[in-house]
Amino acid sequence: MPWWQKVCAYQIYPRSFMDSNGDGIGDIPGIISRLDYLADLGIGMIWLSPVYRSPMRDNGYDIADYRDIAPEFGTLADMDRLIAEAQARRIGIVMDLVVNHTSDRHRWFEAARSSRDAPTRDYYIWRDPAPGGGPPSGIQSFFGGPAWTHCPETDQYYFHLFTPEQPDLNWRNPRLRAEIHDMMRWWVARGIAGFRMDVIDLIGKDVDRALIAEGPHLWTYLDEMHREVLAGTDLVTIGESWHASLETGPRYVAPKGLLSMIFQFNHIVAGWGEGRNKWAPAPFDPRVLKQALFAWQALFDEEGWNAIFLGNHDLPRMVSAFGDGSPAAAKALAAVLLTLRGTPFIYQGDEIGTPNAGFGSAAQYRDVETLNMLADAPDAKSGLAAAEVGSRDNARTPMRWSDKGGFSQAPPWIGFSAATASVESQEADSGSVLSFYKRLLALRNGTEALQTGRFEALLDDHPTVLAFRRIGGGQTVSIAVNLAGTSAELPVAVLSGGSLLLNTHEDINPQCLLPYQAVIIACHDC
Ligand code: ISL
Ligand code: CA
Repeated sequence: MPWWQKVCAYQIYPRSFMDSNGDGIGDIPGIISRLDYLADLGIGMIWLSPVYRSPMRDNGYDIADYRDIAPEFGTLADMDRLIAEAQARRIGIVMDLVVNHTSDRHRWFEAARSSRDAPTRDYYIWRDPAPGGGPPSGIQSFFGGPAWTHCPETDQYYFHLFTPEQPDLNWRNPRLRAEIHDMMRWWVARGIAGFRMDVIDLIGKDVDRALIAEGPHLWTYLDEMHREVLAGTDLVTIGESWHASLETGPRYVAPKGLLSMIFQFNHIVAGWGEGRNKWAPAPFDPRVLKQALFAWQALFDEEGWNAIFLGNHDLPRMVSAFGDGSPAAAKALAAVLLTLRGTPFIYQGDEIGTPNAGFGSAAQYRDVETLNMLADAPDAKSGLAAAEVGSRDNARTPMRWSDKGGFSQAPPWIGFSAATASVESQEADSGSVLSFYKRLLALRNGTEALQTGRFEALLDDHPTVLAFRRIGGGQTVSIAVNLAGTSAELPVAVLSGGSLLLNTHEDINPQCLLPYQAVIIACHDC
């Protein structure tokens, strides 16, 4: 089994994790100062959201130099120290590979925009204005507005799926691809453990035919990247694909595909309901979440591997989206996250049950996507309501390390989420969300069935309970989790015939789970 199938991963959003120098912005020395906390939690891999040099139009997902660190986050020497210090604790650092686009301040783009003859002109996607003027086509960007921006210097439009400050790279250019491979090898040589590949499903696009996601060239580019950089290494690769489906999923993931696993969003989007509108999602229905999760469990049961997550820096907090924001709901969701088959990704702050930001005022939002939405909203009240449920800033609030905050000496760049007990106080409380995470991680890290065992669904039809077995290493483990604030009846068979491994509550009634109760048993006779 590869190392990345056994470990639990943790995502760090550097801007909001830990500030070491009192400027209100989290940084790499801050992360280093908290590595012992992460080691103690029991994680074996960190996915680090981007720390490269960047104008921070999209908080680092707009990279100006792939081989340098943003000054507000530290230096390359800090980064090397982070890699080494993490390694010393048996934690691998996974870098965010953002190569669908660069910043418009990348030197490739600065040269490209200035002249049609620039050597890097073709690293980007340029088209003439439509006959009669205006953008070459009607393709829209994900953050609102046209995906084409006009450059007066050369009277052509360039293509960007995100903000105009994030021009898309032209992957059809072999020299560009070679530059990317070279950059990847440069990071590998620094000792990183792998890459999380930002919107990797978009790199094979054909803009002239309006084929964007999972475009015609995607699989050849992944194939080439594998040959050039990844083959023969034990690097972990996690592709982000909002468009992967049950049909296309296996094409990404080994053994049929070339990545270790993907972040796919079927379980997230299913919860948004009919309108697929993240700003106005349907009320949470545990059955919808279960069906999507279990379908992917079944897909990669024999071959292939899942990345398991319920939240990240682009999504509302898991305890708010899939629960009622309470510590009880946070524990129940943790039990799901850490027992499914796949590598679990804990998003920073979820281990202390951080809920949505709950800012209550539009002025506190910072994210470019939210600001665009607010500007277009029919009125201020509905705009704010949308932000409160759907904004990416919900997940970008600072870590609450101590009761006084503990994130920074200065006012943080973005406000805290309301109502979370701090790391410090939760460490002192054996009944806290954090203490439950530690027990759960210890259990998973010491139980082969939970790491690499087969998945078998139980109770497909139950309206609020997720129940399943994991089978491996000569052991069967049963898990039952009630994702509702009301009790749930249970067929006796699910939780009998075994010995208790973990329980969120004091008691067990094999015929009934309490609100948000999660129970894990080792089967002898089940
Ligand atoms: O967050 C989204 C839905 O609200 C998506 O549109 C999001 O932008 C998409 O998931 C891609 O995300 C990744 O690439 C973006 C960056 O802004 C995100 O933070 C990143 O995770 C562009 O690099
Ligand atoms: Ca700082």
